[in-house]
Amino acid sequence: MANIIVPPDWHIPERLATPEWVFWNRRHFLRQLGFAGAGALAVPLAGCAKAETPETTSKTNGAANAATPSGAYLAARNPEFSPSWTLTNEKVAGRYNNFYEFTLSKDVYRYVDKFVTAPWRIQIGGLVEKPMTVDAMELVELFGLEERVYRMRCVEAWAMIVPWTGFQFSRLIAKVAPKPEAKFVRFETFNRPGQAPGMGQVPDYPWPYFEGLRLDEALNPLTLMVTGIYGKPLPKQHGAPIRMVVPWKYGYKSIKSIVKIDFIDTQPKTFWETLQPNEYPFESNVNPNLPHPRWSQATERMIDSGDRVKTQLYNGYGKYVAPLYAKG
Ligand SMILES: Nc1nc2c(c(=O)[nH]1)N[C@H]1C(S)=C(S)[C@@H](COP(=O)(O)O)O[C@H]1N2
Ligand SMILES: [Mo]
Repeated sequence: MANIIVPPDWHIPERLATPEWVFWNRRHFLRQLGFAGAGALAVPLAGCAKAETPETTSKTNGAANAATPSGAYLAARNPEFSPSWTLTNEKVAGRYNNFYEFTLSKDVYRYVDKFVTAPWRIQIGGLVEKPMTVDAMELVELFGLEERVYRMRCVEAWAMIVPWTGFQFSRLIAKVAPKPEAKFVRFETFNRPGQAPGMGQVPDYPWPYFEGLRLDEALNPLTLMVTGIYGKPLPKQHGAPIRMVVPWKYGYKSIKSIVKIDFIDTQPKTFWETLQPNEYPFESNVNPNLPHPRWSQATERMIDSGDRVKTQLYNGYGKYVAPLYAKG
């Protein structure tokens, strides 16, 4: 008798015991009641999901919270942004990240366990007619999702090609209705040293991470608010549950895990600009002819194959964005 160990209820692999749609609908239902992410409920469920699907990258690499409705990720690929490029290997992309809140090294996925990504309130305000505070998943319900294959270029001269799932940021801008005085958008990341060990390792950095765009850059059809990658909710190391992707600019402009968006009338400072203004200026468009003060930007290394390829002006997106920077 003493040898028979009865596992607690929650230990039964729920996804095996329950048809997929019942499982996800229940999540959806609980989420609507406001339970998602509540400690007692979320911890065992997250533990189960992890144990059952060891092969799924989004689970092993720091799973997105189980409260996200999976149905939302059956997003159609937008043919306009689906070039026939070879995608970067998903696992490599999920294990080579920049997210200084967690660590200064690339193995961010090892440090994200304590990070709670649901519920996730986002405050949108400043110079707008209709400010709002919403959960990241409400935005998904409001705007729906599409998939786009984009190139991503880090200022450190590495690059990847990944399918993001999200919605065009201009749609959110339209919803909150900026006042005529609004000329810039400022974004801010969460401030939770207890969940993000990197914040304590470099306490002198001007946390929380903040970024900005001109309003016309934010309105550009390429500018994407992203909640998924490779057809799944964003793993934590990629900026769960919601981030920006601005593909013609260096990667640090694509701020992760956003909690606040403000429409303002003057150009905001940014995190990296505050630390090194001559190395990381506000604009930061990808440009092979403008070297970083400490290294060339002429070529870049694909993170999975190691191939070295030529860097392209505006990361190859000149067709969409060159007019934004035409002088005179
Ligand atoms: N909040 C926050 N956002 C961030 C960063 C960060 O450290 N903190 N790093 C940036 C940098 S330098 C890059 S290159 C991209 C990397 O995105 P990825 O890890 O999903 O490839 O995220 C950007 N967004
Ligand atoms: Mo970067």
